[in-house]
Amino acid sequence: MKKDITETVIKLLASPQKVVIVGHKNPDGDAVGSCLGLSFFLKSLGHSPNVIMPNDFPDFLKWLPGCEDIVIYEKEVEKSKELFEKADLIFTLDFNSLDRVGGELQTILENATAKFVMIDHHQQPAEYAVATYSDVKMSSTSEMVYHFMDALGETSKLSKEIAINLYTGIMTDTGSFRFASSSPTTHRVAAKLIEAGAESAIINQNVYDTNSPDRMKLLGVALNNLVILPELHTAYITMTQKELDDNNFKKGDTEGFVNYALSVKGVVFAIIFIENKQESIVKISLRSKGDFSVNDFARNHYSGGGHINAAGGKSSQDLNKTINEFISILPRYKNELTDAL
Ligand SMILES: [Mn+2]
Repeated sequence: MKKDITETVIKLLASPQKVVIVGHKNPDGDAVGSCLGLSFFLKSLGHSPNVIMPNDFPDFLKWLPGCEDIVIYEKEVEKSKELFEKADLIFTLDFNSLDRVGGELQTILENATAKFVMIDHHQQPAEYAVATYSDVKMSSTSEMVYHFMDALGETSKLSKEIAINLYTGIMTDTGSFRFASSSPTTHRVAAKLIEAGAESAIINQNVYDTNSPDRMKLLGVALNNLVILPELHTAYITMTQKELDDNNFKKGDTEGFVNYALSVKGVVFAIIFIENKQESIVKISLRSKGDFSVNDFARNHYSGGGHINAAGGKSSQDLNKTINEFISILPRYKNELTDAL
């Protein structure tokens, strides 16, 4: 964290503050872990923090220390508004622009009189905070919360609760330390968190060993539908509404399925097409390795976007037409796909 930002933060926190900590819409492990970790830290310094999430967070995070106190804006609008009105400071974590909270909450944030502090690792941070701690090279916002504590000279405040939350955030945002964003420093921070009481094996179990039998059956269907196009270094999965219905599909059940397609040797581009009859769309998730930009692909063909190696989008054509179109445009990318690695 830069010196001038550290100084600004130290001034902001010089006396006890009422703080609201906000994560992004559809909060993931890093959003929840970093917000809760920071909340425990600010409490240990004598402040009064509250964590607000725009909407509910996944069940696999519902064991994190402090998670029972998270205010879900969608469910508790009045309480949230009151907390924002009373707040001296608003920390926004793990997002780069206020539209990432979505809906009415965005307006509340835009009109808030409290001072903002941003901690985030996404590209192109918007300028709404008096202190913006942004670093796109960081593995996760949770790692940044540790560096934030360090910059304030307060790592002695690292408790088991903080350690578990931050470790979970780092672990989930790095795909268990697999992605290129896991630096030597990330591992050093993780080691400190383990020393402070984050038990890696238990955290892994709590987060990853939570599959329902229905989800495993659905994964079986997905893998059975996997198509590999070796000459195009591409693999895709299709899921019809009927297949989802037959396996008692619940929101989140297909999360991560696309990664199985990407794990096939030689594949650099993986994509999953999921029929959604209710919304009359096909939901699409895209993943890649190396230089092949699924952000561009999703923008060009599926009115979506994301990051270079992970993106999402949708098609308003039916599933068959969507697949046929995909197969017809894919050969145009042959060179890019071949040279990706
Ligand atoms: Mn993150």
